[in-house]
This record gives sequence, structure tokens and C-alpha cells, in this order.
Amino acid sequence: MTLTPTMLREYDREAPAPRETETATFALGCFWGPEAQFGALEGVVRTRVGYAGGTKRNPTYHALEDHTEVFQVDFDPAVISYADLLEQVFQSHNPRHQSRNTQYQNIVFAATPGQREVLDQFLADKEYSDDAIETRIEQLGEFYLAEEYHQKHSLQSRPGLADAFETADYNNAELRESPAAAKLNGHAGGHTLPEDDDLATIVGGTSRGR
Ligand code: MHO
Repeated sequence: MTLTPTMLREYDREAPAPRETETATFALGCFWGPEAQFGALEGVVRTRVGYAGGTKRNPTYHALEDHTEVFQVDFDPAVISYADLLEQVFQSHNPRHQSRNTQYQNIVFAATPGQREVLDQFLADKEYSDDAIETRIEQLGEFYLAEEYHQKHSLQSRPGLADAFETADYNNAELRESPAAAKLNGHAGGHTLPEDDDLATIVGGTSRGR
């Protein structure tokens, strides 16, 4: 089976609306990888990459200054929790190591008092005190979207998949915010999609080299 425009548009229409999802922001090195990894998770509906953690106004990839590459996930709290995401984040990096390069540092951002509460409990349970870990724990300030060529990078690097969105007339913003694109970006990055996901049945279980 191939990906048709109808299939993509329908998948996106049936996904939980933005008002039904919560947003979490993390930094785990070059943002291309984790955007794909987290986009493949069941309950993660939308993803995007950007810059945060610094003070410079309107940073860009080539003028980042004190900002860090970050990725955002809009998740359906009925399916996956912020605590589940924290588990994944801490399985995906070594909290006792930190990059010297601000661009690629590991940061967990809390965006709301609710997230902060869950985060503090998580850190206490794991005995990840300030002294024990190098990962930066911060309140989310301004988030700046990254350039379009950084969004869904794995997907955009796979002509076979990217073409399907072009045929369906997705513009840059639609591609960035597309739930189908989040999943297919995960697939393109080599991650397994949830078994009962409609797109998994089309693209198959694994992806590399196909
Ligand atoms: N320029 C590096 C890292 C990109 S990442 C968005 C590369 O091509 O792998 O920082």
C-alpha cells in the first residue's frame, strides 16, 4: 500500500486536536534525532524543533548564542504522561554527563506548575539531586521555532515519504504540525511505530534501508 493524500489528511483530521494535548519541551543534543524518536511514541501527537534555554531574542541556527537545540512534543495525556516522557528522556541520555557546547546540552524544561511537580517528584524518586546530575532542569522560557529545513528532518531526507506530503499539498507549517508527519518522521528515523497505528500497517514495522 502507498501513502495517499486522503490517508494523510484523514489521519491528521482524526488525531486529537491541539486543545486536547499538553506540550513538553526537552533538549537531548542535535534535535533531529529525538524529534524522530519521541514522534514515534504512542500518545505523542505532534512534534516540532526549536531553540530555547537562552536569553538572545529570535535566535537562528547560525546565530544561536546562548540557546540550545530543543524538541517539543504535544502528547495526549490520556495515552502517555509527562512522567512517562521523563522516563524516556532519562533513558535516552546520561544525566551524569553534559556537553560543553550549549547548542547540544541536555535540558529538561517544566512549562507549568503541574509539570514542575511531576518533575520534582521524578527527580527525588531517582535520587537525581542537583549535585548528582549534570542535566539542566529549568523553567521553560521563550521557545523559538527552528527553520523549516530542520523540522521533521528524517522525513524530509526520505524522498519517498516527503513526496507523499507534497502530493497532498502540505505547506511547511502543515507538515511541521502534522500528526502523520510526526509518526512517519519517527519511522524514517528508524523507530518502530505503535502496532495499532494506521500508518504502521502501511509503512511496516521497521524502516532503515527501505
Ligand atoms: N550539522 C550537524 C548537526 C546538525 S544538528 C541540527 C550535522 O549535519 O549532523 O545540530
